[in-house]
Amino acid sequence: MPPFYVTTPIYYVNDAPHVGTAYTTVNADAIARWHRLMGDDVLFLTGTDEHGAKIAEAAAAHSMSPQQWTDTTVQRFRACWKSLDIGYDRFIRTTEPGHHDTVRRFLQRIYDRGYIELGTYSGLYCISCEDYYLEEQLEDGNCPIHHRPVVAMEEDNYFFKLSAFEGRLLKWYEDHPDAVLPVAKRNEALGFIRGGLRDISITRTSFNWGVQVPWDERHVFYVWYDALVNYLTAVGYGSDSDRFDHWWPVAHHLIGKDILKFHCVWWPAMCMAADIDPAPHVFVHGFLLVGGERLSKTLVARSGEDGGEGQTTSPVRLTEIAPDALVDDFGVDAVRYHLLREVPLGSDGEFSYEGIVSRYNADLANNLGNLLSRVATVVGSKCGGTGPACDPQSPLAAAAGTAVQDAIDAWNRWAPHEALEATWRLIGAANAYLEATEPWKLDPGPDVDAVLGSALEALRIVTVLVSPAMPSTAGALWNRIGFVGSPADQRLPDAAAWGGYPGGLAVEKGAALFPRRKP
Ligand code: ME8
Repeated sequence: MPPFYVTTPIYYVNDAPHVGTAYTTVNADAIARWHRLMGDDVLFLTGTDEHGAKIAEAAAAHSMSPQQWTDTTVQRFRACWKSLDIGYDRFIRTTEPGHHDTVRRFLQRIYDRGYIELGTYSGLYCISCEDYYLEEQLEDGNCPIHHRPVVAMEEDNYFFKLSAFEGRLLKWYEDHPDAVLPVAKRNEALGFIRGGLRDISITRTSFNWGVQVPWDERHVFYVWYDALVNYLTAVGYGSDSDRFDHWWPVAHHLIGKDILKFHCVWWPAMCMAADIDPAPHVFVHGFLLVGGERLSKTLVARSGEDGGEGQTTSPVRLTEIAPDALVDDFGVDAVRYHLLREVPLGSDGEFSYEGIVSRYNADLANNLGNLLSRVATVVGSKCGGTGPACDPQSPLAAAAGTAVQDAIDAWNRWAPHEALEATWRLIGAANAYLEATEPWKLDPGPDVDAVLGSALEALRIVTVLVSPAMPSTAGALWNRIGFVGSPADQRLPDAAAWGGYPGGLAVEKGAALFPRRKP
């Protein structure tokens, strides 16, 4: 079984999860499930980023200690991911003692190799970004992302000699053309590097909510330096070399475009400084936008603090789109489907309530739901509720073959929207086939059996193909067309070869999977 290691960013626990963080997490989950279906040995990591000034500030605002605050907020992430059916293998918290040990071990190694030095830093700092800005990067004196004032800071800091890695990073990217995808994002990373790299400050003395620096206990590591190391902690860096050698060479980081610099410039340089290979794959996705403004929780929090109105283009809608609330409204798989299908992974796209409703009605109620309900109804009326066997010569076989190939190809390219589009072409072909043959008008007999057996076979294949995107719907479909167990136990590509529906199984219509919604 080839190993496959996929990670999400670890999310800040300054506030609750939102649709943006759900977007990354659902995409990573679907990709992990896809690889399991292909028979790979998968490790799917997500978690929470719990240190730094931003978290300490949020805790103080709620009159809690940072530890109390993170212990409380992490539960909201776990609950939200549960409601979205996220099947992670490991949930990491950066406050875990084992993670502290890994951070210290990793950075001590970089220090021992001479890539960390003491210096003084003065600059303009945005606490929400946990990052310094240059004067010319500010907008009206404010952080260009969070539109809040930056603070002048001067600290004795340890610096990581990022500047020493310009040449090595360029060489790494030249030797690894697929290290950052899509290509436009790779070019952005190369642009950063070619623009010149300055050494970066990696420790703080102004607060203590972080991992203590092993060689100087007055300092804690800057939160990004502790956070990135989570990807190593989870695979046993420095503590379990077999585990590390198994997973690290197949690491795939899925991130949003806001954190490209950290993952595609700083992180590979840090790995090189510690004498390990950088993660071989980073996939950078775009942003979901609401009314053109970033759907970030900092903005939501700000609109709440400031009374909301006028702070963002549509503050009320932002607060309405907590992922679990959407799940309560539409059902988990409708939300997952929307997040995977609406916006190509890698591009920016609009997120709207109206968009979910219209895709729900078109794709889920009218196409997928309708196919199951038609087939099950006619199997009930013409075949006594027992599904006939698949017709090996069916005209649907060719459409299925193409859909399967296209879906496999698209999932392998991390293009869930295309994979689902291909899967829906098969659903469309099966519905069109039923409309052309009208089995409900025929007398029971071999012709009806051939049509229904083919439609059931198309549904079987569709069920396997949608299972990474919609695990619980796929489970229900699987049982309704007569199988026991779960489609997740199937293995591709064999499970999608035409001819697998055996016939003789009890087909159950049941309640509508996706009742139509008012537009
Ligand atoms: O940056 N559209 O955490 P974070 C799509 N702790 N994705 C979005 C989004 C949007 N509008 N808004 C946020 C951090 N995201 C650090 C990461 S990793 C070592 C440390 C997603 O809670 C996207 O994946 O601010 C983005 O990269 C991430 O949330 C930022 O999450």
